[in-house]
Amino acid sequence: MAQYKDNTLLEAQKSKLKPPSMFKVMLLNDDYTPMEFVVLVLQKFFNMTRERATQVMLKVHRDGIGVCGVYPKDVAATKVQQVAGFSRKHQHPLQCVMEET
Ligand code: TYC
Repeated sequence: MAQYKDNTLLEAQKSKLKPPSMFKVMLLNDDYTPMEFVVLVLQKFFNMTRERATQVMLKVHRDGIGVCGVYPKDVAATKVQQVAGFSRKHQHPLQCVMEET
């Protein structure tokens, strides 16, 4: 609390803004989507290099699930929708989900 010469008192206000909750966007493995298509998705929607995309694709292939990125809620939801739309268009069953961190 600051006290000024004129006796004014100013109390510092606690910020009521909390940082936005963040969401992991994850790909799920399946038996049908071609590896090359998954690499393409990771490059196109998650801005990965081909090398990084290949690593993440292989992790999902091996472990069943893998994180593509962490984003604010609206951005994460858009990524999930983009992957769903692109996969449907190419008739692949690739699944993309989001989960709060
Ligand atoms: N398991 C798939 C295959 O062997 C490849 C794959 C990887 C599919 C990652 C989905 O999220 C995925 N063709």
